[in-house]
Amino acid sequence: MKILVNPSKKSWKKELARPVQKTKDIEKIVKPIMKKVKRQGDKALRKFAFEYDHVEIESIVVDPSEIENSGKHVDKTLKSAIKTAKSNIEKFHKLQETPDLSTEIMDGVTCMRRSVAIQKVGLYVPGGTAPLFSTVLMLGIPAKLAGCQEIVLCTPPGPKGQVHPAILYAAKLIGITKVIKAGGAQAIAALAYGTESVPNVDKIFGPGNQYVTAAKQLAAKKGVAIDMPAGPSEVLVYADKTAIPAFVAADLLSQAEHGADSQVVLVCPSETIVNKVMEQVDQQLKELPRQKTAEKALKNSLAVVIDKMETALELINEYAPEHLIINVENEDKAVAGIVNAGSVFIGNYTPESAGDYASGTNHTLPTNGYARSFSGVSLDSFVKKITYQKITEQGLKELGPVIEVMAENEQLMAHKQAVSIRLNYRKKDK
Ligand code: HSO
Ligand code: ZN
Repeated sequence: MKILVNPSKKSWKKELARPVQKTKDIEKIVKPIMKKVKRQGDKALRKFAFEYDHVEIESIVVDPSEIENSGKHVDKTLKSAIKTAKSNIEKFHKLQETPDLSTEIMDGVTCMRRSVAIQKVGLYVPGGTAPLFSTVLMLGIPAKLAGCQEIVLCTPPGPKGQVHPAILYAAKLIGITKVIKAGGAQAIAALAYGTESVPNVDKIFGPGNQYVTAAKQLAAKKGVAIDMPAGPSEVLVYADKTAIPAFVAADLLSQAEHGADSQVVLVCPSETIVNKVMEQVDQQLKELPRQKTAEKALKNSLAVVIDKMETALELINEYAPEHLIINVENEDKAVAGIVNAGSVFIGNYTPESAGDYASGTNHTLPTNGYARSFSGVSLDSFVKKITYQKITEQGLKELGPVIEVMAENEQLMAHKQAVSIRLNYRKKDK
C-alpha cells in the first residue's frame, strides 16, 4: 500500500484513481456472446455453460423440487443465519415503502402519485469460488416487497452443473421459483432478450465481473434498465487514534479479498496510526485463504495522512467510496460532513461485513465514484412512480387560462386548443 502524507489537493484525483478497466476490449468479447444468445436462445446458453463453466447442462432451468429440497444440503447454523439476515433486511426495506400521495393542488385539481412494481426483474448472482447467496437476499427481498410479478434469478452452474444449495435455499425462503443456470454475459443477454426458458425482463440487477458489467451496459443501450454501473468493491476507512488498528486492518482486508481489482483506502490524521494498521494488515494477510487476491488488491490501494478533519472529509467526498467506515473520535461531525458515499459504517464495532450480510442495509452499492450521484439498491429500485391527476370542470376553469397562455407562448397551439375546446364547450351549448 502506498502512503501519501498531506498530498496537495491538486494531486488527489490522480493519486486516488481507481484501477483502470479496459471496457473496449471487453465489449469486443461480450458483444458476440450476446448476439449468439439473442439468436440461438437456450442452445447458446448450453454451449456457453460448456465453454466457460465446463459443464454439460440438460435443463437450463433449476427444477423446482431442487429449490424446495435445498435446505437438506445447507448446514443448520447457516440456515438460521440466513433466516436472521433475511428478517433484518426485510425490516429495513419494508420501512422504505413510500406512501401514495394525493393532494388537491387548487380547487378541482387533484394530483396523485403511486409506487408500482416493475413487473419483470432479473437478478444476477455471481457463483464460482464465492457463491454470493447474500446477494440473493439483497436483491430478492426488495423485489418481493415491491411486488414484482416475475423474478428471474440467473447464476452460473458449479463444477457438477448444480447451483450452490445456499443460493437455492435463500431463493426458496424469499419465494423465488425461477432459477436459471447461466452466468456471465450470456446470462445478462438471456435476461435482456429472453430465450425459450428465460423470460426477458424490464430491469436487470446484480453485481458481476467485468463481462457481466459490460453486458449490463450493452443491455441498457437496448432499453433494458439496470440497477447501476457496478465495478469492483471498495472501502475507505477514516480512522484516528480511537480506532483499533486490528479492526481497521480487518475491514481493509475484507474488501481487498473480493478481487484483485478491488481498492481499499485508509485515511488517518497521523503516520503513526497508518503504520500500526499496516503492521496488522501484514499479520492478518498471512492467515487469509484468499491472501493472493487480497495482496493484489492492496497493490492498487493507498493510505493517506491528512491532519485536518475538514480536508479529510473533502478528500473522502471527492473519492465517493462505495463503503465508508468512520472510526474517529468526533464521529458525529465526520458523519455530518459526508455527502458522497454508498453506505456509511460508524464506530469501532460496525464492520463493513455487517452491511454485506445481515444488519439490514443493502450491499448492492455504487462503486467507482458513482456514489456522487447514485444510491445503492433499495425498495425504490424495484418500483416506478406513476403520477395521476383528475381535474373537474370547475378546476379547469381556474387552471385553464394558465395553461393557455403558456402554450400560446411556446407556440404550441394544439396544446392550447386542448384546454380552450373544453372551456368553450358549455358556452357553445348554451
Ligand atoms: N462487499 C460486497 C458484497 C458482498 N460481500 C457479498 C460479501 N458478500 C459489495 O458491496
Ligand atoms: Zn464484501
